[in-house]
Amino acid sequence: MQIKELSPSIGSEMTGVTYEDLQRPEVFDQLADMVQRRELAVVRGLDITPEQQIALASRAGRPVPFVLAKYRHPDHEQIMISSNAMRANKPIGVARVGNFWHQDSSFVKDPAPFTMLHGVDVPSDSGHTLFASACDVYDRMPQEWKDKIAGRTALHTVTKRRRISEEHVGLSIAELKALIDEQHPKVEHPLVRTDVVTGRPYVYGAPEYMDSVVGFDANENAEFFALLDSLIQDPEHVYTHRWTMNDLVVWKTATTFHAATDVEPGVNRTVHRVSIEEDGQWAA
Ligand SMILES: O=C(O)CCC(=O)C(=O)O
Ligand SMILES: [Fe+2]
Repeated sequence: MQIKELSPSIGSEMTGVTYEDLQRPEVFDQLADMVQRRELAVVRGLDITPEQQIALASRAGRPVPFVLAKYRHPDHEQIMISSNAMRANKPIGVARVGNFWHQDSSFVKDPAPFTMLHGVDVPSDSGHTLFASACDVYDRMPQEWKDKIAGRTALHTVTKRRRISEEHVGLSIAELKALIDEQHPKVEHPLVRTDVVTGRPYVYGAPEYMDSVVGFDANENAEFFALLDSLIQDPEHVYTHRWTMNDLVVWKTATTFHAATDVEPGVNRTVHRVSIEEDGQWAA
C-alpha cells in the first residue's frame, strides 16, 4: 500500500489496496484520516460491487437514497447513477451532475457530510473532476475580505442551477423562479465555519449555490462572488482528478469545492454516487 498527497492544498491517494485490505481496521482508519485531514481521498483502481461500495459507505456513516427515485440504481436505492450513457434509448442515470463549482447540497439546511463516487466506466481524456479546498480558499483570502465577512451569514439557493422539467412547461421565467423559491426556500448558513477535525476555518458558500451575503449590497456581493470564483478556480490551487477505472473518490462536502468537467462527444461516463449522512462513525 502506498499513500501520497495529490496536491499541496487538497487530496491524498492510496494505491495498491483491495476491498479485502480495507476490511482491516487500520487500513480503513487510514482512509478516514485521509478524508478528514486532506478533505479528499482517492483509492485507485478499487474493483468493488455496488454492495461493497454501500458496505464501505456504511462504515463511514449512513448512506442515504437519492431524492429522485428514477435515478437510483435499480437494485440499490442508496446509489445514484451519474451517467450520460443510454440503454434502449433511455438515460441510465443523471447526466451533467455537478458541472459547475459547488459544495454538495449547500442549499439545504443540513447537507450530508460525505460524498463517495466509484468510477465504474470513466474516460481518461475528459470528464475529469476539479477540486479545491475551502480551507485553502479562506487562507488565501485577502485580510480586508476576511474582516468584511467575519460573523456574516449567506443565503444559499439552488435556483440558479435547478433544472427545468416537464412540470415547468408553459410557465414564465418569473413563475418558474417563484415556484423554485417555494419548493426550495433559501437557507442561511454562516459564511465562515471551522472544521471540527482539523480546526481550520473555511469558506462555506459557492457563488453558484448562493443568493447573497446577508448585509452586503449588490455591488459588494458581486465583488465578493468574483473574488470567490477567482480563489476557488485558481489553477495553482486546483487538483484535477483524471479518473482511472474503478477509482473510489471520497470527500467532505463542506470543505471541498468541486466541479465535473465536460465529457467529450460520443464517450460514455458512469460513476456510482453515494451520499453519506453522519452516523456517529466518521466525525462531521
Ligand atoms: O461526477 C463528478 O465528477 C462529480 C459530480 C458531483 O459534483 C457530485 O457527484 O457531487
Ligand atoms: Fe458535487
